[in-house]
Amino acid sequence: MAALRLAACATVAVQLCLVLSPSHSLRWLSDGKPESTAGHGHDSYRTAYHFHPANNWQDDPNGPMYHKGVYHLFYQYNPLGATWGNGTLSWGHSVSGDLVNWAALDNALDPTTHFDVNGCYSGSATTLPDGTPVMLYTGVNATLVQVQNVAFPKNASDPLLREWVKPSYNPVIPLPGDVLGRRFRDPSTAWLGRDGLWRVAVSAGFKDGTGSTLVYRSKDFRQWERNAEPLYSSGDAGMVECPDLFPVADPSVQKGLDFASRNDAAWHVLKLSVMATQQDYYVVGLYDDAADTFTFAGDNDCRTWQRFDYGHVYASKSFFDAGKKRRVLWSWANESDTEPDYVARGWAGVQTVPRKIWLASDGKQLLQWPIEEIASLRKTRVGLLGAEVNAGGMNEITGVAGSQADLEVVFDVPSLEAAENLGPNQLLDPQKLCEEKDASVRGGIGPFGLLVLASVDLQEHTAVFFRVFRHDGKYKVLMCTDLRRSTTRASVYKPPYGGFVNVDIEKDRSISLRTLVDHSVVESYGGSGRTVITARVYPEHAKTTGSRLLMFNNGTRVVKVAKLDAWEMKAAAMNGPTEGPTTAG
Ligand code: DQQ
Repeated sequence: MAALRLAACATVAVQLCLVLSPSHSLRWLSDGKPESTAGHGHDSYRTAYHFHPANNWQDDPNGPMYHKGVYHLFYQYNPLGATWGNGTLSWGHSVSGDLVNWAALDNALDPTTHFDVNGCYSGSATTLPDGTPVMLYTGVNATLVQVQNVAFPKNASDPLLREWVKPSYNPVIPLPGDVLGRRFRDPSTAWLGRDGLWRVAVSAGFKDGTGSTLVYRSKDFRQWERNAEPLYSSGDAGMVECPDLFPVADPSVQKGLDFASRNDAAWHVLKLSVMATQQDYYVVGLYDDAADTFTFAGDNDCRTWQRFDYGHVYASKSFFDAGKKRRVLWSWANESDTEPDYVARGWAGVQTVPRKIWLASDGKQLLQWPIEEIASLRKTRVGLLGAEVNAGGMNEITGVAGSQADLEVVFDVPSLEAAENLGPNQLLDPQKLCEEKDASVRGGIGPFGLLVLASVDLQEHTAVFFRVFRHDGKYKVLMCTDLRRSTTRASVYKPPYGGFVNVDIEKDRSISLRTLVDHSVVESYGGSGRTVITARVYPEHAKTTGSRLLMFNNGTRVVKVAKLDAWEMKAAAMNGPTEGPTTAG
């Protein structure tokens, strides 16, 4: 393993000039070889533009930041293999000029010292007023107790922040007496109060099953004192991990905010990751910066809050991109096949594409969209204007390789007359509704959408679609990503994922869908980023043949395609040599 890592480092100089070059016009892969036009690498599931290290296991995104013109992503990384690596977790570290093309550096943090010798768990970056970044992270100490540590760059003027120093005075926040030793972790980005004290949010689990988000205050990042009031506390959902608290601007302004611009903040967002469901939930509310409390309308059980993603992602973390004045979200998309499968592949876990997030005009929901830089990977384009998909019909999208694509479609639904009726109970569980009324079940208005990663005979395909229902005199739009036919392989988790899309279809008479296809990822944005579903998929056919892309309509009314743009995507430079696909196929 050490040898592998060294080999990767030897290419770092070449990679860096590519990933950090101002034009970012990558003509060459990071190992210096020209882009191949050959078909498939032997690992047909390796993503071409979704972030992953060259090998081994990754999970949560950690400490994302923008520093001296360079984007940094750290991530939970097991240097010893493709499993989670209890006891051996490090912080992998990659840098980028554009959040798309990445070069790997040496690990930023390894479990070396009594306060983290059993693992460097998740944490976050904070930029001090003088521009120096500081990391707060969880260490699993020599007695397997979780504590919070601090780390500083050895040389903060190095834009690459290659070396990190862990002061010997760690841990800076030892385990409190009332918190369980294995339930105290994941410090957030710290924020500075008007009183000149720093605050940080930390997850804590108690004996009685309560999961809390505690707040600590400090003047120097060294001595921390716990606030009596937690930011959040509930016995309903159990342990909550990876808290993220951030300000959002008034909906009329799409710009992101950091805590320093609190005067522009209309609201704050609290995101929590629920360990039991492995899902992230967020709510928009009011943060009181004197009492360090957070209030919101709605249920205290965070599992009733909104979700960034109705698919298979977890442990998301946002950061303020001071370069482009936006808030960017990363999330981990774990594998959905078995441990022996990903051990055999030698890698596990990808990140969703970085997403810009901002508050929707209703003031309650966040909108999400792939950062604009993703479009730099678009190459061959096919487009359609004013096409139709007949009732019960399918239209093939040709001219774009189907395993590495970015598709944007606007569907027009001129009449809603044929919409199916929806009972009140069916509103409660969109995933169940996607299962009962899958793409093969004839509807009225829909199901219509895309079939991606489809085999020649269509035996394998992932269906991403909408269905319009009538409920209580109004209309509801359901979005589904159905994985049940995504692979003929058994032992793969392949549910139908679903969420309602908060649009007024009666007024708009149209709905948009953007789907990013990347070998084993199908990441879809419905209703201009109102509902997002990310899935991991493992089509068998992709080992030997290309994949088809189609539009389909299994409703009883024609659906108009007001606009379709489909791009084949280039491979991003992705952390050094890989054995996966280098180009679409
Ligand atoms: N992953 C980390 C923990 C965190 C969990 C360990 C969430 O710090 O709570 O890899 O996925």
